[in-house]
Amino acid sequence: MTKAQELAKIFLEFAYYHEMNGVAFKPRAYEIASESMAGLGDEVEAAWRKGGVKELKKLPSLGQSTAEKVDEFLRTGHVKEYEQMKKRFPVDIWGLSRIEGLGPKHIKELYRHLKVKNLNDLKRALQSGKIKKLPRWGEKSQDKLERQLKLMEASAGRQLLGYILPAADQIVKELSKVPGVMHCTYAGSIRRRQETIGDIDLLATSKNPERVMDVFVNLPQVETIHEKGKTRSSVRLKIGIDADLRVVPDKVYGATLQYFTGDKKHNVMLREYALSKGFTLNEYGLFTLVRRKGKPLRRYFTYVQDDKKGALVVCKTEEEIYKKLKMDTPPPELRVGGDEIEAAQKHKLPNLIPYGSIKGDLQVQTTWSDGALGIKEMAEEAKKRGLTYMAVTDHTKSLAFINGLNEKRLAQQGKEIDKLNKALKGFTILKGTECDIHKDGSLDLSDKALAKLDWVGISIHSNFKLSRAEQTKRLVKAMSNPYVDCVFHPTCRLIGKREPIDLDMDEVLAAAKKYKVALEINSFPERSDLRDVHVRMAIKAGVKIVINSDAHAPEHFDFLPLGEAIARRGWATKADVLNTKSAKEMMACEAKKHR
Ligand code: DGT
Ligand code: CA
Ligand code: CA
Ligand code: ZN
Repeated sequence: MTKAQELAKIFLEFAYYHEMNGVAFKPRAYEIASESMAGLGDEVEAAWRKGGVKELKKLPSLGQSTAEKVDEFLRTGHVKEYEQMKKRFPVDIWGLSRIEGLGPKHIKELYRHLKVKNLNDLKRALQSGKIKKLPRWGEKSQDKLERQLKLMEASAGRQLLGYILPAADQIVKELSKVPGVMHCTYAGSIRRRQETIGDIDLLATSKNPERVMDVFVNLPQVETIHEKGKTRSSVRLKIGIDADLRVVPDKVYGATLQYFTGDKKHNVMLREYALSKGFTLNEYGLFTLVRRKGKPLRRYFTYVQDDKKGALVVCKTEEEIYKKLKMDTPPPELRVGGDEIEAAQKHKLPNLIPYGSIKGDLQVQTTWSDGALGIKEMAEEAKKRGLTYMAVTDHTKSLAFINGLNEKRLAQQGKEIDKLNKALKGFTILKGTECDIHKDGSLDLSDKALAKLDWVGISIHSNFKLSRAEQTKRLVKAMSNPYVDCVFHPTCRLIGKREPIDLDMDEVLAAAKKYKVALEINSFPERSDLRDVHVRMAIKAGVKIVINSDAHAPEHFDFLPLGEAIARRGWATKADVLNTKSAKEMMACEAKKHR
């Protein structure tokens, strides 16, 4: 764990502990501090070095007492109050809290009744059937916990792209500085921007590979070295994932990059296609095939690469390899071994939405509900990152535990936004909502209140387990409300934590088209919702997409490129995405009907 991750853990455990003990306000403050530590990463220590507690307090979401704890931890490696808390309550709250639906109160009861301290204890308790016998728990809770554990184990070892990408960027940056390095990048699933990552594949070119390897295995991010060689090394990083580095001569960069970008299926299909054209493709390049004398010609199996005669055609860049095969180069996000190869042959690949295309964020929470900063501060942070507008979309009254807004508070918030808009230059704040969808498909706010808003997002936050028919009916009914602009995080899945709700996607898409409702790509790493395959279906159905960060703190705005990556994996062009337009154009767009 990095220091920032350890701090995130400490603060989350504090949040849970205070919640268990019914302390008011503190839990949320600690939770926000925890998320902020995880999001800020190395910036926490950098701020602390610059000016201790005083600088720390300037970070979003840290107050006096949390800043002091960060200071104590960075000075001494400990937080006294945390250690005292752990003595009183020796439970791995962090580990247990990763199970969706296992809240502070549950963790407390499991410890009190069954002495469950960690995930292993929990598994044992489930196996022994003791959990269903607890008062108020029952068969249903037991089943649910079992399902959640399975889900977690299925994703074990893989990590979310959003948390790995910054680490990979940092390593690439440092290796690029090593004298003699000509190219350095990551390949594999990161380059393809897959939603979860098994390991980091790094690639560098240099005449002096040993020098690069020395720097690599000695990086401060490295925890242990699995293997160190002249051209390939493998390490475990402190963030809990392996990283491989290959160093090759610069002239074969393209071939090696193509090979290690994958995915495997894409490579297999490409290789077969190459063979059918009289070439063979491997990590060293594209070679012509030579027929061995005397062997019968039986499809490509009869072709062998003859070292003497099989001549290297190209290997320097990916583009020239694909070009020699008479096809366009599929962007890495499309390389999944599906129809991208055929599209590349027919020169029919889409012109994918470029990174950095999002002009405004249409899902932002503030201190009015469960966000870390006020509207003004969030707007300033959004503007700092180059956005020109944002919609304030706080939660609504059904979510009382996070202070969701009722009609009256929404109207008050509108007045504050009017005032802020008058003062702001070059930035627009839209009045919006993340209106909760009730079990029966009705909405949490009155039509009268919705009619006054610029941007109405709706989402499901409860009753995740309805049957496909019921869930679809519920969502479609909500979408049919004339004031609705967008469905937020449509499938509600949380990677490794919560299964998606059961929806008939075709029916949802038909409704989205009919009622002119956009579907969100929620860029939050554990959501990544809609997924790539659904984005592609939506675009085919003529449904508009919106890419939002779902920011609850300013650093969450930095998740937007992850949403753009999902859009790209879903073959989206700029025109498919509503918030690539300016606020004015977006508001006038045909996907919106009631203004
Ligand atoms: P991951 O690490 O599970 O998130 O997914 P990848 O795609 O990064 O897979 P990884 O790390 O096992 O391998 C990186 C790339 O190397 C992979 O995308 C394609 C290439 N590769 C690895 N093994 C093979 C293979 O057996 N055949 C072919 N054609 N390519 C391979
Ligand atoms: Ca990999
Ligand atoms: Ca690998
Ligand atoms: Zn939500």
